Amino acid sequence: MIVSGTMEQALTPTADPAWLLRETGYELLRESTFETRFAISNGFLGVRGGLATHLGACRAVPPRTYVAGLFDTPTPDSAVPELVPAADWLEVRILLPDGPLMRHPDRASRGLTLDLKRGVLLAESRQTSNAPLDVRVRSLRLVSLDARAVGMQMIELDIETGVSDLTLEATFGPTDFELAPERAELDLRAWRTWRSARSLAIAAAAALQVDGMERQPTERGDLTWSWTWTASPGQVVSFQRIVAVTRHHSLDVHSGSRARKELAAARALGWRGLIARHEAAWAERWRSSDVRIEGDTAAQAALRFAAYHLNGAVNPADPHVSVAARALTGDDYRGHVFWDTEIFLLPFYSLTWPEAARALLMYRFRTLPAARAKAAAMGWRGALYAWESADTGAEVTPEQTVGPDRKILDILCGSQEQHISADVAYGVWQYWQATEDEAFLREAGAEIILETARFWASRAALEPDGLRHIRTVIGPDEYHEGVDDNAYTNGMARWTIARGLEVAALLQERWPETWACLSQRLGLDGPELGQWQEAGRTIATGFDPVTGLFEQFGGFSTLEDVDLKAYAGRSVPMDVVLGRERTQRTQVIKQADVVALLVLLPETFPDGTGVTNFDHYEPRCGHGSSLSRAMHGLAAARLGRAETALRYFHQSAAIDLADTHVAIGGGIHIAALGGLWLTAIFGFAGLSLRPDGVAFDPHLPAAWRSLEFRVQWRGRQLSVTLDQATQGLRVSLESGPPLTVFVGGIKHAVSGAAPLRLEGVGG
Ligand code: IFM
Repeated sequence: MIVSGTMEQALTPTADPAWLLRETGYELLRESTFETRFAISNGFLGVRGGLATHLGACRAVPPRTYVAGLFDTPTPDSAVPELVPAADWLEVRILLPDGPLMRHPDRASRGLTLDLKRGVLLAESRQTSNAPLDVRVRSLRLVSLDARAVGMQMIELDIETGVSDLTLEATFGPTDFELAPERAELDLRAWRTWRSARSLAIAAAAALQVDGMERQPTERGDLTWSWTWTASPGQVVSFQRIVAVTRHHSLDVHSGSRARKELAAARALGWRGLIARHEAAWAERWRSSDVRIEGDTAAQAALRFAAYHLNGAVNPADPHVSVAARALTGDDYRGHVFWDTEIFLLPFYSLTWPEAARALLMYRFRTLPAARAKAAAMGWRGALYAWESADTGAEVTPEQTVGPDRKILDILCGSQEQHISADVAYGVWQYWQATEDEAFLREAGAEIILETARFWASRAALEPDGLRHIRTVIGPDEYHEGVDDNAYTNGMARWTIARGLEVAALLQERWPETWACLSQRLGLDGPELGQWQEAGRTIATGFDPVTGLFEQFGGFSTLEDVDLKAYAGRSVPMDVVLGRERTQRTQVIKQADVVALLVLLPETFPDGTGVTNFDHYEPRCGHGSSLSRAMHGLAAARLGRAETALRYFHQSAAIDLADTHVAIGGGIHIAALGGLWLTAIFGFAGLSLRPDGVAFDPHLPAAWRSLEFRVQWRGRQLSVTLDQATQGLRVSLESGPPLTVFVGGIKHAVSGAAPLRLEGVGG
């Protein structure tokens, strides 16, 4: 950590290459990929990672700084809000008297280094030797994990040869047309969104030193600075800019004052102090969430990259926002929140950063009124969450899109992909299992579970066959629309109703006054709970005791069975290969569906039928979603098929790290990254949360010599190590009261003084 360090130290990456992601050279066509992969984020600000234009690179897409929660609709008649990018606060031009310095960049010298440990992006570039000045340009940027409103940029120019006047202009890029200017002053600018009435303010300060001597700007404007001096060999020029960004949920005439306050606090720390605090915050995150693997360098790199983006995606202090499908790293999906958060990300936060998990669930609590309104508008009771959610929680899934054949397609997910309402309840329950956060359960979590249970009890209609059916839905497999009794949806609905009844009983028993208030406010009485009991028992499951299979939905098994092996090597998804209509008539699945149910609710698969279902559905899956391979990897690992799981693990990692999936210019695939962590911890280590302790069922892949990680459980910090050579498991309690750890069904008492050490359990 740099406390009183030099600029040189700040610009020098962490020595251990296992913490670094590096890219050298420059290809315009791949620039947007790098911009995504090298993004920095702190859960409030997200900045894409391309080289600034002045450093000698053209941009494939405009620069992007995202501010969490800054949504607006692009046109007055649009119902689909999107994240509005803020002004580019990193814009710098370095000019010779006759034009840009980096007119002739030496492409090979261009390097980007994402220092995962420090949470900073470092860049460097040089001129070619035929330029008037030979200059080495290095830069650093960060968005503070300690003070989330704050961003910082540093640039150092080392003049190697040549003498010339040089100008450095630090400006702000233009804002998107969706932001209307409100104020422009020397140190501050403020804007508002046109329709959603949000305020944005940016306060900034900048400084430049030549050989350590501060220079006053030659010109100064609103948030712009310009310095001109004569550059000569051996000169070292340092530039620093600090910004503070604030967002307000309503138009606020004072919106600049908080930005100014945040800026003043950051300037008081100085850039050294700012970096020191930022790095200390990252060190704390890594202490809780680093996963170490010996024997598989690629897996190690993938897990660090995943944890870096997961830690940077969330803001534990802001319950108004959640993590979008591309986090704060790209335009795809417009900043909207999906089931990705509760199913693929939340376990990471619940077990390594409970405060962050709580904030994400409080976002769902804050959007409960919108979920109630959606259910009511569709004729049901309780809460139906939006399939795509933005700031208010209203349904914001676009109704149409352009298909691969350029035809306009209707998108039915907003009305039919209803499993989201069980996924949110699942997230609440898992957080409760992991933390026993009573205040959260009583104030927010119980109400979410009760209202989603109520939704499912009203949604599943009793029919003449004596069963309740959930008709006309889309399951996780979005290739099939308007289906009846999707196994995932129905299974999760039954589970949600059961949890609703459990929560009701828990409140009645432990906090009767909370139950009295809540049940009265919700109008929930004994007869309704009785109806839930009946509904939970009678919702169709699609399970066939003869084959041991859950039918993915009513009639799925009668569809054309396509041999996907015949399409191995294809470079486009199966619905593009076969066409949308034909795909709908086949058993080709877009992503884990029954397999996802197996992962989330393994207890609903009796007597080894988990394997039966995995073996049946895996060959039918075309992995047309970036979420799919992670879920299959997790399922395979939990079934003890470590090598299959490892194959999926590496394929999932490749989505954002190896350009093998779709282009990633639209942002990182945060759910796939969450899935990597899940596969390691819930899969290979076989962690399960039980009401009475934690359980492990380890299955390490052969190449992994060891796996080491930390998790928090109900106020305890545990350190866990798996060892391949001895098939060993070690669980140490680093803080908190003793607990029970289950391995192979056997109970072990673990305390601070008595860690658990077992051998021969990892097969
Ligand atoms: O939530 C997913 C969905 O399951 C498949 N399409 C992309 C969404 C966002 O990641």
